[in-house]
Amino acid sequence: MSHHKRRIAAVCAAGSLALTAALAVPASAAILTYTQLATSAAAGTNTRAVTTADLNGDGNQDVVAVNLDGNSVTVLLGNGDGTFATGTGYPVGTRPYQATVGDFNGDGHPDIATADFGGATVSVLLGNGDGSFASAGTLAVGAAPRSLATGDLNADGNTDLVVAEQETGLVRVLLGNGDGTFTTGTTAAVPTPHGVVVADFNGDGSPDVATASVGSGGVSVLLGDGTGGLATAVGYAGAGRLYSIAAGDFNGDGTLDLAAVSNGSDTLDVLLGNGDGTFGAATAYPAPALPVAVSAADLDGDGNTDILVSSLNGNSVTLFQGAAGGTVSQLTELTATGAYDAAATDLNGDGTKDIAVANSSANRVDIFTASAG
Ligand SMILES: [Ca+2]
Ligand SMILES: [Ca+2]
Ligand SMILES: [Ca+2]
Ligand SMILES: [Ca+2]
Repeated sequence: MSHHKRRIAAVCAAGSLALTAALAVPASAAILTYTQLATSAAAGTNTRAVTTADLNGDGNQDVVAVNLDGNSVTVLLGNGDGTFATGTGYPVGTRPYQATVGDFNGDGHPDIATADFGGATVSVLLGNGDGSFASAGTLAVGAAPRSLATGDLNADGNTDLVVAEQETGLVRVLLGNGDGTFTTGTTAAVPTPHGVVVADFNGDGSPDVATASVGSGGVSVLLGDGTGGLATAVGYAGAGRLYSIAAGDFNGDGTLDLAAVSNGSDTLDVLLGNGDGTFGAATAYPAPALPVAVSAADLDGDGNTDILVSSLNGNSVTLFQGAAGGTVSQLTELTATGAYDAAATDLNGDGTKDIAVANSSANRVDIFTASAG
């Protein structure tokens, strides 16, 4: 079947379940319509998070689903049309909350690490390159690791991990040894971190860290020194109960900004970056009830990073877009039952980013394909 016909078939298969929403975007940007595929990908118990990458090197994006109560991740290999082969589950530590993908042993194949909230561990799964994984065991970290992110913090060419530990109030750098093992490096105090993102906020070429506080600590920014060290955290006031944080250039000025979601105030908080590692005060935008995750991607290809907010009680993924000047506006809201996390990537190879949603209430990943016009 031609690629074009596959795409049409996928849309038609959605039938009466199809949920579409046209995006009101500037004339310069592509108009995107999202259609939920009738077929979802089964994952494990209480699917809380999704991350995407091409895990088997076939050019199709794949999904790692994190199953909080399954104590596992489910690897879903993409067929290239928005559907997935039957998932394979891999045990990880107790109550994994989030996963990240990176090449931890330098063999060119993507690997997986999870933050195991209940077990105070980070689990590492090494990719075989064919989409299968072998456990490389777990590393003990501090209590209640909620999230983690990758970066080469000490510039040795080995991918490192930064872990947000809610109960210890630390971010912990795990320095990669290049063989899939890690050595604990710097730890730095931040208030009750729940979400973490690693990116270069001051443009010096060294990865920096930002965290979101599930208490009342707002957003903390820690600049990396390029040797694995982190400067003392600089705090920015924000809403309480921030669960998740993402970085992107929302206003198109070439510097990275931050977005965090609060399920205490049902808001999306946006902090515009000044490019030197400092940020402006948070601006709060309303979000549907109980937003629990935020991610960033340029959905419409206009050069401004867009924002995806997953709202558990809103049963939705809300898409926001930024603009020059820094104002963020809602594009559309996708009905997405049990939404706990969303990731945008091109799942069907048509050049537009589709959206994979962790459906925590149905133990599966729901797929929304985007099409122009
Ligand atoms: Ca693939
Ligand atoms: Ca690898
Ligand atoms: Ca490193
Ligand atoms: Ca930096």
